[in-house]
Parts: sequence; C-alpha cells; structure tokens
Amino acid sequence: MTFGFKGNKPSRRQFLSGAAAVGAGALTATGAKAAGDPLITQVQDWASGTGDGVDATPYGLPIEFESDVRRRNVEWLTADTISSINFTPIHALDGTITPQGCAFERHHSGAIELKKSDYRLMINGLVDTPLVFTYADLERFPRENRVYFCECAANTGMEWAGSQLNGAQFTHGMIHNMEYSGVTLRTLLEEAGLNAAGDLKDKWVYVEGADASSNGRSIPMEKALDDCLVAFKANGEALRKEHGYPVRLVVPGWEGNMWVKWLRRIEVTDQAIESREETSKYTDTLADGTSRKWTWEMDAKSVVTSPSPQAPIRHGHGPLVITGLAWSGRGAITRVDVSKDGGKTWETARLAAPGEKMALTRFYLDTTWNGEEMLLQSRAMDETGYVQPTKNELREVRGLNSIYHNNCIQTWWIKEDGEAENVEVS
Ligand SMILES: Nc1nc2c(c(=O)[nH]1)N[C@H]1C(S)=C(S)[C@@H](COP(=O)(O)O)O[C@H]1N2
Ligand SMILES: [Mo]
Repeated sequence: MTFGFKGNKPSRRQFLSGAAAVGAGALTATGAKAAGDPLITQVQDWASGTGDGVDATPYGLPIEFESDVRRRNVEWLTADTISSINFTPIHALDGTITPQGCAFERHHSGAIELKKSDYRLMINGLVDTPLVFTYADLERFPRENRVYFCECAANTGMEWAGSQLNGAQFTHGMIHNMEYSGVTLRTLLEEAGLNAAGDLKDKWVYVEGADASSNGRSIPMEKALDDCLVAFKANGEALRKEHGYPVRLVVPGWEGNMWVKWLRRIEVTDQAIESREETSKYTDTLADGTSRKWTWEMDAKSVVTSPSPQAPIRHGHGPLVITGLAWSGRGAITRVDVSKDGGKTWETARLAAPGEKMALTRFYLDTTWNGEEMLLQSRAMDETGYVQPTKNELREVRGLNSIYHNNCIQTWWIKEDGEAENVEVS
C-alpha cells in the first residue's frame, strides 16, 4: 500500500485509490509495497502469542524504540553536571506539551530531593502576617490550571557569534511547555496581607529555593500579582524532582531563571535585592561595556524542529511536512512564516491551534520537496506586532558580547540528500 499523493494536496479519493495511484505516477514516499510484503502477508511474532499483562509497567516508560528521544547535555559547556543544563529533544516531539521526562533541566547546585512532609513555604517581609505554609496547606487554596513555556534566557546563547551546535535540541532545547496546576501567587500574598506594604507600585517580591544555590530573584510586585503561579503539578502529575518537586514558581513569559524551583521563601520588599542571578548573571553586556538588566520578558522566537540536523529528510521526494515551534513572552503568537531560501521569500505557515499567551504554538507548512537544497528559516510574530529579528538585526542592537536573550531567526541548510546542517544566513 502506497499513499497516492499527487502534488501536495492528498484527497480522500487518492488515499482510497492507494496502490493503484502508483502506476499513475504518484509520488512514492516510502518503500512499502503491497505485493509480497511479509509484514503484511506473514503472521508476525507479535501476533503469534500474547503481549504483556496490565501490570507489567505500573508506571509506563517510553517504548524502547523511542529511547533516542531524551534529554542531552553538551559536555564542554559546563565544568560539571551539578551546575549545568541539558536540552529538550524538540526535534523529535510534536504538538506543544513537553513530557516531564524529557523536559530540559537547569540546576545551579544539583536537583535536590525534598519530601512533601518536609516542605515549608514562608512569606515574610512587608506583609501584615508572616506565614508558613505546608504542602497540605497549599492544596486547600483555590487552584488554577494553565499552560506556559519556560525558556532559559541562555537558550540559543551559543549561537551569537555564528552557527555552532548542530541540532534544534541544542540550539533551542532550553525550553519546555507544561500544563501547571497550582495556586496563584496573588492568593498567597493576599493571605499574608499586603496593607503593610503600602503603595504596591514600587514593591518587589524576592523568591528563593531550598537548594544550596537558592537561586534568589527579585520580581516586581505588579508581575507577582498578575499571573504567577505557585505550582505543584505539571501535565497532571507531581512535578519531577529535577523541575522543583514538590513546589515551583511559574513566572509566565519571563526568563526561566525566575521560575524558582523547590520554592521555600517569598519576601515582600521595597527594593530589588540585586542578587547574583540578576547582576553578574542574567544581564547582557552591550558593545560599549554597559549591561542591560531587568530583561525579564522572553522575546518572540521560533525554530523549525523538523527537518533539522537531528531530523533529516529520510523519505525521498514528494510530500514534506515542515514543522516547528513558536512562542512569545509578551503574549500570543499570531503568525509564523517559513522561508526555504534563507529569508528571500516567505510562506505563511499553518498554526495547529490559535496561539495562546506565553505558551508554545506548533506550526506546519505542508509542502513538496524534490531534492532541492533549502535554507530553511521560520519567523514568528506576536500579538504586540513584534517580528522575530535576523541575527544581524539583533547584533546591531546588542553587539557581540551577549549570551542571553538570543531570539534571532535560525537557518537549517537542507541538502540534496535530505541531511541538514546548522548554518548562518543573516
Ligand atoms: N531553586 C532553583 N531554582 C531554579 C534554578 C536553580 O538552580 N535552583 N535554575 C533556574 C534556571 S536558570 C532555569 S532556566 C529554570 C529551569 O527549570 P527546569 O530545570 O525545570 O527546566 O529553573 C530556574 N529555577
Ligand atoms: Mo536559566
């Protein structure tokens, strides 16, 4: 059986006519043939006996054939794995939700093991009543469910000076997108009472984690009261240890560093703390040597996840699905364009679903490929009218000293044999 694709618009009739269409010169994507294929004509092992019973895997893992779909790190990036990062295999995923088991991790002092029964969350500082919550206390506040991406500000940071890492997992995989269940930060702050803080306009909250690094960050009160979540579930189940079990902070659209894991303390203050993580780190040195700081929002960005260096075209000529992800820390993605010629011409991609605020959006370009080389790019636009910049546009404003907040357009060179390589077209 062969899909009877003609051009790039398979109709239901063509699917039904199947193998018959092959003779009519339809594009054959795979090597499967109806006649004499033992996978069709012979009884296979898996049909000759029974499979596993229901209790073989009380908690399921991916099937062995998918064992390549996993987090990976880049060994030379950091001195050890305790203060390091690994990357989500975005080249192999589809849809928008990142399974926890392969969602990137970033730790400053390793992933700690903290039992729910040992968990305490303190709110102190300029509040009416300092409070300490247990895990069980948190479960008694009204809960919300929301899907957000979390992107490390260093995502794509290695690509500033030129193309470097060969794979979407490594260039763009410091991101995950999950459905969080938790209590709004506003609910907890109001429980402690904010009258003591006076005018909230110039107030801050300082949040820190229970790990040795504490990863403390200052967040303006306006954001804290707007959409931050104190989350204890992701994609329906408990957070994994590496993502902050049992409780992490979710700071929609803002750099991953502020998403404090193993959240232990929230202090209301009248100024920013100017902690390590918001001064010597997570600031951007400009060409004149000064630094940008308080660069909280993640600008609109996108990447083609397939085809890409780790997901080359293996199926020969004919129908090709180009797909990727787009996101913006400033709201919803409204449009994604795809270029096959390094940005000279653009086609508007199909969004799998209308963009959601501060969440990943999946895009598709259903097209035809006949072995021609492509310089594949994608360009995201968000509801503020912002358009994802080219590398040169970004360098003009930011110089060459930056690491963080690189949201430039990415290029994959697709070769005649379908292999792909990270190249720079700026
Ligand atoms: N307590 C604590 N929170 C932390 C960190 C940390 O090391 N300790 N790393 C931060 C950084 S830099 C990022 S990018 C995100 C990563 O979240 P993840 O490990 O769930 O992907 O967590 C942030 N929260
Ligand atoms: Mo980060």
